[in-house]
Amino acid sequence: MNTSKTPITLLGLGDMGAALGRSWLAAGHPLTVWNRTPEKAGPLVAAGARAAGSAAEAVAAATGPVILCLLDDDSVGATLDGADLAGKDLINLTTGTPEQGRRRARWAEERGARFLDGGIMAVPPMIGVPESGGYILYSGDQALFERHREALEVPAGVNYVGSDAGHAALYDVALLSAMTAMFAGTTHAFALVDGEKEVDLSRFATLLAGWLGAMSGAAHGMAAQLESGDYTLGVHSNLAMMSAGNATFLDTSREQGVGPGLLTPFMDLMARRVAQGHGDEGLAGIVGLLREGAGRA
Ligand code: FVH
Repeated sequence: MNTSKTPITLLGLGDMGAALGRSWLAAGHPLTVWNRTPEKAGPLVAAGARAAGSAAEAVAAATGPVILCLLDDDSVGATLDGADLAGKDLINLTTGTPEQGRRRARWAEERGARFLDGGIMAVPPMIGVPESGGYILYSGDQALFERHREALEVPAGVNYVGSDAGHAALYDVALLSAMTAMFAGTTHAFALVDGEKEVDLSRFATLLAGWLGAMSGAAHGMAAQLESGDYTLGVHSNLAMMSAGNATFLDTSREQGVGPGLLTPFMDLMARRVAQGHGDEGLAGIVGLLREGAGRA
């Protein structure tokens, strides 16, 4: 084993933790692992990792970063309960909320540890595959990020988003929220065409993926509008036009016998902004409505 590489301690060997572990082993990093269900360590141990008897023992022996990849913030607390964290470098890749990230950073500091929070923008098969486009967001202690940057770059690209420990989670959840809405739209689109004679679903999927890619640049237009405070900046498809077009979408849903429920909350917000006299704006106008609490359950 190449001992010049940073030794990694990895707590949590679910689908994602195991993928992270395999990537570090493949890159020649000494790896110590622990998992609540010890059997899951088997494949990594067979590939050269050392299994620790407990999380506390793994942390005590750690001379490099201690990486956490667990189900949720509660499992992080349960795993580290009783471990001596003084002087340790904790890097938490468990998905959580921004506030959980900040609280966990304070919690770690109170115990004498350095702390970096992360958000994984990849699924397990993308880990250790640079061309997959997967990356991991980091926020919190920048010196800690720089110290372990080389090791952190092994599983996926890295993207440090600032010293606020909550921001990796904030970016993570914001990006995943956009993905959720994209999946909702994709589901509605397939519901419209599925079962229709002479519709080739594979061909439709190619058209759909290309269209979503072509429209994704709208994010830059929204950012420019929000930064300038001028929600009409560069608008070529304004809310009044889009809102009027929504009637056709709803009529088509009705003709196809498809419930419009995945679309209507967004359409209602568009109509509301137009009714407020802002039909000349782009979608940035809806951001303002949401931040005022519109659509709150
Ligand atoms: N898998 C994915 O596609 C996504 C991609 C984006 C990032 N997420 C987040 O990564 C975290 C881990 O996800 P995972 O895929 O590894 O999840 P599981 O396979 O379900 O493994 C969960 C591990 O957590 C352990 N665990 C659960 N509860 C506890 C607890 N109370 N104390 C200690 N460990 C706990 C579990 O242990 P075991 O069930 O094997 O004993 C697994 O090691 C996650 O935040 C995703 O949101 C993945």
